[in-house]
Amino acid sequence: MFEKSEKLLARAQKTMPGGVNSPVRAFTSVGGTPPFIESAKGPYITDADGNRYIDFVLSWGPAIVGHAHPKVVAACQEAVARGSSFGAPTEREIDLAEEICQRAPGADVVRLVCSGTEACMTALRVARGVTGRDKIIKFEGCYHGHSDSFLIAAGSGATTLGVPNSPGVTRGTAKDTLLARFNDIESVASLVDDNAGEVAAVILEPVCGNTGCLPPKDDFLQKLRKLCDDKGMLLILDEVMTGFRVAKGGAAERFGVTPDLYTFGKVVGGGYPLAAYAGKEEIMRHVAPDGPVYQAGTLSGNPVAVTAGLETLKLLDDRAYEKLETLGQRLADGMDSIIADNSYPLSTHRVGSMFSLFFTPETPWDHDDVKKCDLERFNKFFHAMLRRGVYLAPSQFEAGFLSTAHDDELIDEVLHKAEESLAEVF
Ligand code: KE4
Repeated sequence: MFEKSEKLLARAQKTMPGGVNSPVRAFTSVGGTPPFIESAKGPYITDADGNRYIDFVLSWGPAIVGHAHPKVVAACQEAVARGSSFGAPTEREIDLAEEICQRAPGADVVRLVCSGTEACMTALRVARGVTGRDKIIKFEGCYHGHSDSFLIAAGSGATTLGVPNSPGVTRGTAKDTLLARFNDIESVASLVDDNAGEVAAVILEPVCGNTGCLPPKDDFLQKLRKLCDDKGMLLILDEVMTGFRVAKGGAAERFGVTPDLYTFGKVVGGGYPLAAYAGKEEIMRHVAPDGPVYQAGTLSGNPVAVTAGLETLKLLDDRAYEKLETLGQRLADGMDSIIADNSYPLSTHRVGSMFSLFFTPETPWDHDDVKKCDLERFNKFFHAMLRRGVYLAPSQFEAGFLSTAHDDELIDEVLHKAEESLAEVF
């Protein structure tokens, strides 16, 4: 089934760490050989051995209108024929910036960059520049890209200060990152009290997607908003994954909370290297050349990537979001029925077209809860589904995604395959 991919992996490992350009692609946590993908269309991806899969990774979110959507392809072909990069302003960047501001509540000004990492790294710099404070609060299990301030593990309980969780991150950097527990406002309040007047910002994924899909509980986001207002901290919503996916205006619209700063990625670039940070006028005017907070990029606002992003957002109209919502509901209801009918020790979360099946019977609400999952069974399920032509995220600590190219028939087919696969696992 994977002969060519096995050969390609052996060759790739000679010249690239793990044979991949992003660690999760190596299937380290689930084991086995990662299929080397040759093409994709709509809800499907096809690997080097000709195996076709129903795709629920969608390039980790960007392919929300399906792979190689004809309108996106045509627009990008036309754009690339006019030159791929100018290093100069273009009208299309204005169009995309205006579209983002029109959609995201409270976004007045946008800066386009090339990756979610770059967007999140810079949003922190802006928050520190605006407030003059050094410390930030993030949440265990939330991922904001690989810049140093975010590669931090929970320090010993007593210190509450972060410690590096990657070699190469200095203790000097780590000390300014504090870690709280998602959905636990008290864990945030106590950090703020212990570091009075020193915290520049609180950053979080409004719906976690990097410890499985975990929604905010009750009015957690609203309480965070109030705490930030009370303590002079900026609230940064990292909507790289949720932005323009869970609603037209992202999680901010869906949950009714307006941040001071946003980060966007994935969907906003339609599968091309494009991301953004955005926020209120009075904050974003601190960014160079309007203000002193520096950030720059050779390929920022790249005209081809901007074209892909614009075409993708154009396709994401109200009907598209209604379809994503009903497909997500169908999948979640179907999975919940399978779990109930068989009394499986499993639970699920879904927000719009993001979802996760957790291999723990207690519904998780934070990273520690997800760490209780039975990873051995998850891995068996993952491979049973892969053999049946269903491509899930290769980790319990990731989320799955739907696109407008998926339909009821595909969802029902996947539910049937999930029932078969779970029968193998339990
Ligand atoms: P990138 O630098 O990978 O474009 O974005 C970083 C990032 C920031 N914020 C959130 C909420 C994210 O989910 C991400 C990246 N997500 C991962 C998937 N969990 C990308 C996949 C990968 O690392 O290969």
